[in-house]
Amino acid sequence: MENNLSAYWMGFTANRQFKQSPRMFTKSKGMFYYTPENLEVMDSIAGLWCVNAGHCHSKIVSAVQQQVAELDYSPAFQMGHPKAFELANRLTNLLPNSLQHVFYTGSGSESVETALKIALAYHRAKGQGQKTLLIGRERAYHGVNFGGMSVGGMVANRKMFANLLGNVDHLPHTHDISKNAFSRGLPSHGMEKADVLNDLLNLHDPSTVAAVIVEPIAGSAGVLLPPKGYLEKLRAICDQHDILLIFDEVITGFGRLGDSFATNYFGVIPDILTTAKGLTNGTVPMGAVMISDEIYQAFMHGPEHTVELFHGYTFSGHPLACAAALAALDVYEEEKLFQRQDGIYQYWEDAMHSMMNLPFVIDIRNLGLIGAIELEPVAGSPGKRAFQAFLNAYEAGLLIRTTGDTIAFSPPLIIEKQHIDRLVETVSKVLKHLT
Ligand code: PXG
Repeated sequence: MENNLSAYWMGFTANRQFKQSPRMFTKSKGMFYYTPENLEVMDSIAGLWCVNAGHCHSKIVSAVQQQVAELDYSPAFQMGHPKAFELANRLTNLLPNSLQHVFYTGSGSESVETALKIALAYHRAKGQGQKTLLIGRERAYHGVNFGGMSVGGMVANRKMFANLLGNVDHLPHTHDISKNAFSRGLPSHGMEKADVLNDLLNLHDPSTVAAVIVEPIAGSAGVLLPPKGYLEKLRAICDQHDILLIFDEVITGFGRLGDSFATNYFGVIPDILTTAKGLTNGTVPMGAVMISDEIYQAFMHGPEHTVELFHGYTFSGHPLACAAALAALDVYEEEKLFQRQDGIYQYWEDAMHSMMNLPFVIDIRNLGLIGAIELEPVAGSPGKRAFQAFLNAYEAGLLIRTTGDTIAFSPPLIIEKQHIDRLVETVSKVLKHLT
């Protein structure tokens, strides 16, 4: 049978460009992908921010292999299997004490929908059903389902799709390279953008507001870091008005910043925290939402035979995903990947900022094992220059990720200095040849 590439409509992909010159991977190991021709491509983005322990880690592979032969699927509703409970305990042990409960999903998008629905239902369960407004942020990415898209703030992801949720408002984004360009770590300017939350509360009245959702670090919009003090301020304002704070940690979870979660790194604790990606090291699709005990307890009323929350997915807590996640957590712990002690974060920061004088570079940002290079756009063709950099880097054996005119790096957390050197060398070559 002819293998017609057009049969598969690829998401977030330039389908026509791709199908003219496809880029395929058929193998992966550690820091590397391999093409069908066996060309080695170094992975500077951990797949898509998920393969934190590196590709095809033998412990995770064998955990999944064993599990699939033992218990393939177990109903997610009214039935359980032990690994789902074990994993929930392992996850809550990684988090601040208040986050004591875990709701499983199949992806980051589903985690966000779950978080938003629980926030609304929580207020209703407490007898404050008028608290229904959800506040997101410009340039936020909370997945592609209707709730996440609505609180999200990426224009291209929203504008084609009518019927977004109505009862939503947005904070301004915090990205300001006129003041913060080439900051190392968190930017110094912009904390006052959190005060806009007070303006929104004045407009809508706090009694109508259910939750504020933010990514501690916005990834898909091009690595936007929170100004110093910003997250703390959001937390304080939410506390003042009985508004839930949701952290979307789909990319910051599982060691990306040099701590298990951004909540631990920043010392700011949300009421609900969404994860996916690194939870299973990208091996099996899975998401998890961590929820405070106060929220959970608000639902534990009524006759005991009744369902407390009318929400859940067929694949919530899938046995293969739980096996992969448990093995991934073991590996993260054994290899101390959440907090590398070998100076890698400083080496990474220095390497990122060593590229500041390359052509078209207008900003470089970094935190933990995240980096971003923002390029000056081609006039009238936003995104074109970075996309060319992506294609050229791939030709040169390096997988990078671009969004708009920003190149984002989020390598597997096993990255070594020699890989960072190779990344800088390839990116430098690519940028020098850009037009
Ligand atoms: N929230 C956040 C903060 C994310 O970054 C999602 C939700 C949705 O997750 P799912 O599993 O439904 O895709 C994401 C996803 C990139 C990139 O290159 C980022 C994501 C996905 C694909 C690419 O920045 N994040």
